[in-house]
Amino acid sequence: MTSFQNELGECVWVRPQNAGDNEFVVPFGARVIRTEKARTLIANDEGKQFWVPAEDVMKAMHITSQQGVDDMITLGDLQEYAILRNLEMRYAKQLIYTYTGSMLIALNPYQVLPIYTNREIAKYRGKKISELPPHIFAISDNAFQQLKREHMNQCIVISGESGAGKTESTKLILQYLAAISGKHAWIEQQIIEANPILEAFGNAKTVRNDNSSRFGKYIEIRFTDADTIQGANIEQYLLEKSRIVAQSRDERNYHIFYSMLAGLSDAELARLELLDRSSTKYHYLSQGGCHELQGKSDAKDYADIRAAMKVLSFGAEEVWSIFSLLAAILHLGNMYFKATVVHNMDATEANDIVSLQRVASLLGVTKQALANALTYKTIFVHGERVVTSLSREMVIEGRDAFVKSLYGAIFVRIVERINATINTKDKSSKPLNTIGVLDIFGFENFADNSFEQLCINYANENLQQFFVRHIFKMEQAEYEQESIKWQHIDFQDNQEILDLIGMKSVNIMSLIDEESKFPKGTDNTLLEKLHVQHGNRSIYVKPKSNQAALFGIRHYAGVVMYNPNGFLEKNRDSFSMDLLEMIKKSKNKYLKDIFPIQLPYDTMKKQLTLSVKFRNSLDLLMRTLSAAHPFFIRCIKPNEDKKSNLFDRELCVRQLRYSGMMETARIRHAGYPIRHSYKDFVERYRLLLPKLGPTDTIDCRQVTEQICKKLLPATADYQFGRQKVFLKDVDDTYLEKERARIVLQSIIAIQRGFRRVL
Ligand code: AOV
Ligand code: MG
Repeated sequence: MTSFQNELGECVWVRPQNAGDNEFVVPFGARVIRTEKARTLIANDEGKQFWVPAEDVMKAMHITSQQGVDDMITLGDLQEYAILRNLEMRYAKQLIYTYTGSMLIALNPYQVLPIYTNREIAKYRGKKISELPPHIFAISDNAFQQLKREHMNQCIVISGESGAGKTESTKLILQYLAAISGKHAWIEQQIIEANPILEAFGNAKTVRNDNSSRFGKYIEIRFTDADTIQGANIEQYLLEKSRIVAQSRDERNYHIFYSMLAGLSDAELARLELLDRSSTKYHYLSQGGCHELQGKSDAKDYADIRAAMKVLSFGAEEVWSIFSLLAAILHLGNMYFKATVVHNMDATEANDIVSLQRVASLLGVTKQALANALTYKTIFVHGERVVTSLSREMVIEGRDAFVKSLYGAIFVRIVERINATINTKDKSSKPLNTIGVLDIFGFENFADNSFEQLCINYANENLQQFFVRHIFKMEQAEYEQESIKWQHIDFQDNQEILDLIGMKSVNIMSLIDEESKFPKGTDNTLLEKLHVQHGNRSIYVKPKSNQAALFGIRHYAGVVMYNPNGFLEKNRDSFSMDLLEMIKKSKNKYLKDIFPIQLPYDTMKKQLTLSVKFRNSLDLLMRTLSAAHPFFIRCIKPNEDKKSNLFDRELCVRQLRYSGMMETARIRHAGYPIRHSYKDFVERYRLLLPKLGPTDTIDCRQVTEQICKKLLPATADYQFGRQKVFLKDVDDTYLEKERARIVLQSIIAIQRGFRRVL
């Protein structure tokens, strides 16, 4: 047997078979059963035995990967496949939380685990991170302790793809903070109760998640010096508006519509002229063909939402105004329009008198005003007012744009109202420290990516840079603390991508903006300009075929191709000025109130576009985060079927990669990825230097130096810090091999001795 052949029973990494060019199939762990010259019989973790070519057996598995670790930074082999195996092993034991340095990885259990009780809260209170098993409560508590110790703002950045558990994690953190807040007063309940309202108006059933948040949010909780919650503020980002008028297959509109139909009394429904409770009767609620959700009672939700609105002191009139506008939206969706021709021009008749009457009365306008605003368009030609008729298609488009803006304005107002209740600042007091929790959409790459994905991915690029800079700083701090010389770090962040999308001049966002304001601008002219301006950059990807109307960006998490179709319209984020003028004259005070101060026609061009608004709020968020001490939680969805106890390796690898977590590994690898305290090192490798006394009687640092100098090659690169030895991977592997060899020799020696005795 040659020396490189694996010892029987040894745990090894095996290169995957039949992976083809699937980059998400990564090496797996197995145990060697038998070795032959060209092939090896292995048993995988499920005990299944099979032969693999000998060259596919990569290397012995580090002990840490055999046992599993709480903190993956301590993995001897900080590689993607080792991280994956560690998560998989833990998931099988229902250990859903794992650290990677200062980051918490949270796997969605898709089942209720008994780990969020008050007993559990009490257990984690005031403990050090390393004292107890990884938990989201440990992160929450640590943020709180840091806030008190450093008198500094804290932020917890939660990311992950749809359905991974971001919103549930946010709720758990709020639950923890509310529980430990000393006072147990009304404000804590108000903060908790804000959530059912936000979810009703901002969450919907999608194919990925039955309760998918269709907006991002940053919740800041303020603490007094006496450790009690004083108030909170919620910032919301980029509600998905297209859902209000159209849903994809098997998806629903926002929960609130269904709860409202299920929960309002007959009399209330009659007042809103919603004559049918069934959501199937409303066009805006039916396009996904999905109406009821398993395990969800819309009527019960309605009661919860009303109760929550009471807790947050929404007035009865206000609540009624909101439902009236929601009813108006449903009636608008059911409105029938007839195409005609007037003076040889396409025109439209709004002759659905019943719907027209209902909508007009709910919006506080006359039937005629509504019909005109929907079916005509006023433009200015050389300062003169010209009214033109609209085709049926244009009328429907205009109506949908109006409905989207209307719902968007209601949502913004609801968040403002919640803040008015929970963000009560005591004016006399000094500024208080906060813990902020960011629950934001993760990186997205679909078959068809639009303007929303560009915004979302831009936000994620910002967060990625924030994250990478943070872990880089942490690494640097550890080297400094240990007085380690640290030169050859090849550290790159994604500044170039940020510049391309939204930071440097003539970036993609600014080109979109320019084109949105340019009267002749279309999605096609936008694409041409993008290609001309950025076509020869390496991070800008042109489509393979010249015919394809696409542009691509090489994001940190991979290439995403964007379809510019609809970009300009989405960016303008406006609706017809005729409808806006109509609202100005409305008798519905709430409706007038929720639209910002209306500008006269000709200054409308100055209205902020969506990309400007989004960039402004993102800049503010990044400034807030940068001024705080960060914690990171990466949520991972273990399978696409919402099933418990099912770990889809490929899906998880993809998310690990998108999470940017491998940056931690990369930065570690650029320096010294392996660190042991001197005592741990001696305990593990003492048998490489025989005749040593007990560990507590010797100078562990000196012995560590002796072992390294005696065993490692003269060219090896390692350093001795104050408390720890810092090693490169190769040298660690060498030491491990030596150790394994000596262990084996002693086993053989013992067996021989045993035989002799017999
Ligand atoms: P998301 O916020 O990350 O998706 P959610 O937090 O809504 O995902 O989680 C999706 C579902 O997974 C929840 O409705 C729960 O059923 C389940 N779940 C998540 N975390 C836990 C947990 N800790 N314990 C038990 N069940 C859990 V999105 O908002 O779609 O991006 O847009
Ligand atoms: Mg969510």
